[in-house]
Formats: sequence, structure tokens, C-alpha cells
Amino acid sequence: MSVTAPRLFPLDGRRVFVAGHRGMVGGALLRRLARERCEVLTVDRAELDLRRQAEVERWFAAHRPQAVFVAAATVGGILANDTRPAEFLYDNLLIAGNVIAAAHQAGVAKLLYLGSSCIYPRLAAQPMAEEALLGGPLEPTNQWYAVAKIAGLKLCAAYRRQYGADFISVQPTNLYGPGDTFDLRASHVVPALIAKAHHAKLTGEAEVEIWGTGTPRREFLHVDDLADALVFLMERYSEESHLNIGWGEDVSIKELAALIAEIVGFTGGFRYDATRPDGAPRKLLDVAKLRALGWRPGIPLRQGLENAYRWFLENVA
Ligand code: GFB
Repeated sequence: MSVTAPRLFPLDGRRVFVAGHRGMVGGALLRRLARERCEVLTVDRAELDLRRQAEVERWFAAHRPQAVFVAAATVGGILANDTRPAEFLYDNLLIAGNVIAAAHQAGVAKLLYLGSSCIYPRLAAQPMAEEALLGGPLEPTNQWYAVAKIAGLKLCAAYRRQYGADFISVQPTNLYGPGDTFDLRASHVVPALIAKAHHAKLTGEAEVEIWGTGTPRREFLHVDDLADALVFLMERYSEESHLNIGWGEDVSIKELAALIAEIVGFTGGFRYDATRPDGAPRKLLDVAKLRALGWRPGIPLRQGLENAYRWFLENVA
């Protein structure tokens, strides 16, 4: 039986800044933090551009948060990553550098920075343990995003070493859920296949197009599970090493497509477009460290996808 790690940093009564609250992860964090007894701070992009150092410093000095979740990022699926390298590298480097440094200057007691499982080498041994970092070349389609996320996690480690700041970083696996991006140019595979299967069902198309070969394997975590893990770790984890957050099992893109078709009620077939990239062949995280702290996810893939499809029907379709 596992023992739950102690609550080293209770959020009760604290001022907690969620950077990136309009995103899928930030939105899930707001829902999850509503159950805590803390004051949540947010700021809209029109008021504060996190890529502008002086603005970020001024905002932190004025609002004085005690804890910070860094969920702000320029994100997207494989196509967006591959075709907008400058934005993915520049935006994410600046967001990490500005927010982490300003948090330190303003005396923030605890900061949690979100990375991504694409920080690990393209051909890392599976499942990927935290120690796999920088052990080999990155996946070319998302190397830009990965380099920025590696810089962010190292910044947290550096502020901890040099200044004793209680800054931690986590690396979530592929996420999905309410608030996802369904625009096919920017979306990840789950929302893309939900939107495509739904459209095909309505129009009576015989086939849905799937990018690549369908053989890559991905691990998917519902964003509400992620938000629960983030609050858990904010309160209970305080180490230099970044920590993986995942479901613990993966599926092939082909299997994912079949499951989504079933949920959406699309009864046609699939057509594979081999001119589109597969990306990494597999990305399964080793979640042994997270489990040893006493946290487990609770939303199985089918249930999570049903929830994501419902959200799509109510908000996007
Ligand atoms: O979700 P996805 O874009 O991200 O693609 P990655 C996962 C797999 O699904 C790839 C395939 O093999 C895609 O080729 N796929 C099939 C599709 N059909 C589609 C489709 O219609 N749309 C999309 N988007 N994919 C991202 C990174 O990589 O993962 C990010 O680029 C981030 O930086 C994120 O780390 C978690 O898993 O390949």
C-alpha cells in the first residue's frame, strides 16, 4: 500500500496565480482550485503579455502571488509545432524566463512549471523515466517546443540551486478534454479526430482521414486528472528533479481512432495519409515516482473521450 506524501505547502489562504487560465490546462486548474480554500489570480493576455519582461515584473510586483502555476504556453499539435518553429521556441522561452525570474524577484514561495513529454529523446527507452532527459536527439517535429520546455525546467532547477527557491517542474503526457483546440491546423490528435469523425457522420462521408501511418503510440491523460495532479504536487512535491505525469498505458493512433469513431457514432472507415508526419514512434511516461508519492489518475480513456465529445457538442459543434 502506498503512503501519500505529506502536505508541505498547503494552498489554504494563499494567493495563487494561474498563468494561462484561458488554455485547456489553465481552465481545468481553475475548476480544480475552486475546491480549495485559496484566492485565485488570473490576468488576460490583452492586459499582460507574458513575453514582455518589464510588464511581467510590474504585474508580479503589483499583485504579489504566493504560489504560481505556469500553464501559459504557445502550444499545438504536430503540424503547428512543425510549421511554426520560431513561435514555439521564442514564445515559450520568453514565457518561462519572464515568469520564473519575476516570481523569484517578487518572493513567490512556490512555483510549478509545466513542460511536456516531448522533452525526452525521440527514441528514449519506454516507458520514459525522468532520467531519460538529454540522453539522445529530440523528435524533429517538436524539437523547438522541447528545447524551450527543457530550458524552463532547467530554470526551475537553477533557481532552486542558486537561490533556494521552491520551484518545481512537471512533464505531462499528451492531454485532452474540455477547452481543447478543435481547429485542425493547431489541434492535437484527440480533438482533430473528434471533429473529423463528427463532421463525417453528419455529412455521410465514407472515410475519415488520419495523418501518418496510425502506428505511433500515445499515452492520453484527461486534463481534469492533470489539474488534480498539479494541485497535489504543488502541495506535496519539493525536489529539483522534474516529475512525469501520465496515465501509465498507451494506445496506437489506429486504436484511438476506432474508439473515437465508436463514441461519436461514425460507422465509416479510415484513410491514412502517409504524406503527413508520424512524429515520435512512442511516448509513454514512466510514472513510478508520481505513484510513489501517492497520486493516481481516475478518468479512463473511454470515459474521458465521452466527456471531451460532450464538451465539443455543447461548445464547438
Ligand atoms: O497529437 P499530435 O498532434 O501530437 O499527434 P504529438 C499525435 C499522432 O497522431 C501523430 C497522428 O502520429 C499524428 O500524425 N494524427 C493522426 C494526427 N491524425 C491526426 C490529425 O488529424 N491531427 C493531429 N494533430 N494528429 C505533440 C507535440 O506531438 O504532442 C507537442 O508536437 C506536444 O509539442 C504534444 O508535446 C503533447 O504527440 O505527435
